[in-house]
Amino acid sequence: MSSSSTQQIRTATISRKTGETEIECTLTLDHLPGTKQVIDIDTGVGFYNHMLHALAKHGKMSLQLKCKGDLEVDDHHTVEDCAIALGEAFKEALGERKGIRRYGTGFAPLDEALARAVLDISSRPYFCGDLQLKREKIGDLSTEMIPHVFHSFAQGAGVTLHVDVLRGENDHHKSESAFKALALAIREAVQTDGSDEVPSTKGVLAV
Ligand SMILES: [Mn+2]
Repeated sequence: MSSSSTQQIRTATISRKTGETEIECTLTLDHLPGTKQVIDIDTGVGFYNHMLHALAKHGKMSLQLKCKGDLEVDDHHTVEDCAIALGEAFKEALGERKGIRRYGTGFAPLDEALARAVLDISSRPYFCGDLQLKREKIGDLSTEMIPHVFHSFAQGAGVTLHVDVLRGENDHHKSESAFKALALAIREAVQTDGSDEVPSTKGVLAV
């Protein structure tokens, strides 16, 4: 399937069930010409759905994500486990990572807010960044969970990720610009040049 005449569609489905959450996540990185993105997200947390929708849309990905979580406790397990599942699907969809750009950078403004995301598909899971969020919650999502989403995604995906909000006033805008910046970074990093080269001096990126 990796010949230049046949485009390989990178996709993966992760099913994840614990005592706290039950998740089904299908992520697709590539689309054949003429086919549309499919985005269908129901985490049970409205603002989180909105952020993941923006991530998929601007990352040119298809994402179907359903979660039944213990929202009667709070949003923590649901938000964290969805981010881990999304990261695991991203990692599996990438496969051997042949010919990928590996590094990606995204800057996304939303009115007064501006965020930067820098991604290395490295197999070195790490997140750091400062989102400058001030409110306790945005809708029904705890703002402390938003950096935790990036952390959990980085762990699940095995990527190094830096996301910073460079300026902004409105927490909805700051958060949304951060997810959109990550989307743009992903779009760049997963691009392939059709070669069989794995872009690492170690000769291997998938672990
Ligand atoms: Mn919005």
